[in-house]
Amino acid sequence: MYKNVIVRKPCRAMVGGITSAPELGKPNYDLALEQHGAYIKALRSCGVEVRELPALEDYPDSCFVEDTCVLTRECAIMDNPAAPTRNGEVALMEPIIKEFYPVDRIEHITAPGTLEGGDVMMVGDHFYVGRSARTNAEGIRQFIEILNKYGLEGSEVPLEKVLHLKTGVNYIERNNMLVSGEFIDKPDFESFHKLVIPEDEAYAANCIWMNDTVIVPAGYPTVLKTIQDAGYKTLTVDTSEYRKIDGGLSCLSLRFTSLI
Ligand code: CIR
Repeated sequence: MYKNVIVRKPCRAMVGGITSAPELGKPNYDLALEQHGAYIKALRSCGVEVRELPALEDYPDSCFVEDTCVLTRECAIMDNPAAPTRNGEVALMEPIIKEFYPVDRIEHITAPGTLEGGDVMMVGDHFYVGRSARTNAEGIRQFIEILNKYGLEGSEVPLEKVLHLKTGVNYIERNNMLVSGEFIDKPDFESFHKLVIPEDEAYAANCIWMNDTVIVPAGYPTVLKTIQDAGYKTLTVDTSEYRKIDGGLSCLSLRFTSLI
């Protein structure tokens, strides 16, 4: 169960956030704000305390707080994002993390290692890490070394197509894994019960488990039904404006339990 969530209000500059899908158009800022509000409301209804950070106009993608650090039950690991326009977000997040983790349990990924939290998927005490355009071999090596120091484990998953690992695969507890595209047949996830996401709803592979409710992006009926049929309570939140800049539900929050 998670007790805490951190989110950051999207800034106006988000309309110029990094995107691989310019054909979807630019986000509508007012609608993005409204969707962010609904997201926070959904999280709160799952029984967590939500800390809302102010918008950072200098960092267009800063609402995607998930990429700045990885928060585990033992330690916090500050990331080193490869995207140059995003790297400075980490230093601005660290003082906040210090309110939730003792300083001697805050670790760092450092150059030449790069790592973004969207590439990290937690399954109990094991962390799968996507090797992507944003997360490199040295970043993964450092990350696993830190995990091991705290009695946790990690393994690398090479990515071929998606931006981040969790763009295409997400664990929703109870041994259930949402898998799409390149992840459907990956040997890494063989031992899980796979809920296969159809190609035309691939974006909805990025759902979040929040204390036994699964939050699903609005507009993906097959995925919603698959998750409900697996026995979960669900909530839907529209993330259409974040999708335009490659963001999904998980990217918009850090979900954890404070150690302080
Ligand atoms: C980026 O390219 O960094 C942002 N436009 C999207 C980040 C999505 N974050 C995530 O998957 N964790």
